Amino acid sequence: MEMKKLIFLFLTVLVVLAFAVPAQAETHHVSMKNRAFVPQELTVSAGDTVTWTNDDPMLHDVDLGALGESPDLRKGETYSMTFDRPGTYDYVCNIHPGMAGKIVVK
Ligand SMILES: [Cu+2]
Repeated sequence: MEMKKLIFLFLTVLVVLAFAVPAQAETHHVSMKNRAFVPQELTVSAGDTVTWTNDDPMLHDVDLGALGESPDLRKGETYSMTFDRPGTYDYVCNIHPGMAGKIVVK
């Protein structure tokens, strides 16, 4: 009987722990292709990271205003940012007028 109680307690603790562990932060990818951010709008969870990759032969950058700005990225180069606070973050490429994107953090 005592052993059964012990096992039950152990299983209960396991279940509680499984729900207590927060969801893993994810990394999302945005491509810079044909002078556009793809996808142009992306929804992520607070704590997630977004990695931009320049898939164009020309230079691009990622300017998130107050949050930060990447250096000029050559083809194949990447820039990453982690979004900790919920909100809507518009960003642009300073090199190409009209090249803009949006990250929505939930
Ligand atoms: Cu650009």
